[in-house]
Amino acid sequence: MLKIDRIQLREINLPLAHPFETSFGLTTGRRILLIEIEAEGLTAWGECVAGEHPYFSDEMIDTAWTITEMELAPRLLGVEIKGGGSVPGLLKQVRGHRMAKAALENAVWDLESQLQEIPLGRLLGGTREVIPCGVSIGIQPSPEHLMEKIATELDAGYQRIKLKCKPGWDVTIFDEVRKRWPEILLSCDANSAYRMKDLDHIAAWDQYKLLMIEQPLWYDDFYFHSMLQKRIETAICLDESIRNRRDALAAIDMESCRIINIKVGRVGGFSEAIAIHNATEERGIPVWCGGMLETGIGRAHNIALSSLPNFSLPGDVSASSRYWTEDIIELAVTVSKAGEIVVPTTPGSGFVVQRDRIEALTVRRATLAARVAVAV
Ligand code: OSB
Ligand code: MG
Repeated sequence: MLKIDRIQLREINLPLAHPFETSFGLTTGRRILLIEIEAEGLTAWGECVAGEHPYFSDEMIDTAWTITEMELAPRLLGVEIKGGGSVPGLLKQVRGHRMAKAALENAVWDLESQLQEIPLGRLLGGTREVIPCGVSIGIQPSPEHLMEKIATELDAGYQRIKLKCKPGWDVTIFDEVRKRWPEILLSCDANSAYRMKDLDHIAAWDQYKLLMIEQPLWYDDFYFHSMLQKRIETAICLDESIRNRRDALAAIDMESCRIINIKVGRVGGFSEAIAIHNATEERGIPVWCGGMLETGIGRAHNIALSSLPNFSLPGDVSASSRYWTEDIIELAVTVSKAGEIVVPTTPGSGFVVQRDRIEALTVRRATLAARVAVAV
């Protein structure tokens, strides 16, 4: 049992070390909502993965801020909470806003793991000592830039290369990459850039032996993805469409995909991520952990989640230095030459949050405290 005394919201602004371009837009820096909770004399952090604009999903940092301050945080303050697993029940009256909910819930799991003095990954049900890592490479100014980036990441040891793609940045790129690297694990992510008129075009990608094609069609679709999956050999992986366990079950049942990307923010927190993990494991559908350009706080939580057994494919969880010149945790996340991250074995997330650095980066703040009974 734990009781949260205080919840702090902070917005930090952090420039990306390298701009990141997807079919939905270009990101050069991030505005990030961080949550800090205080309970039982301990503090824990959560990171909200909502972007500056609602281009990936319908959430954005400002909606997450408002819903957290007005609706979510007050529901967690001053009440007895068993642990992270009971947070969804406390927040369920509020519909949607999964990324905002996840930041709070994950902070509670983090605090619970500190309280129990066990590693966060173990508390979530993780069994892996190391996790396999891939990279997501954004759309580049030219094919030459892309080839150079891929060479660098393969050299660093990453086990899988994911290429962001869109009409005009697909076949010619796959062709060139496959000619140079015929054997590597290669996948692509369209972030919903294609439509049914592109079916034949996408079917022709089978020759490139991609490990998967991530979210080619609409961000909220299952049906048309199932039609596409019937027409192609390459596995479809759903990201945006999967909001919860029911979605995962529907997608598997309809054969809309053969692989699922689990992002803990997108599904509303560790509880739902674990539920999807368990349901997919039971049905023989492999999963991997997606990324949302997180700071070390969210990254540490992704590492803990990735230690669960059915996270069998390399995730988009990579080194801090690919995103930030200086991370807000110590030590920064590093990846070995074998393309692996070691799962921490110390209590909590296993990383130390740099509060001083966060203070310096903070542009906005709100503090909510539990009402204390005053004796008179
Ligand atoms: O679709 O997986 C995605 C980044 C921002 C929004 C959506 C996506 C991504 C990535 C990058 O692919 C993953 C990462 O390196 O954090
Ligand atoms: Mg994706």
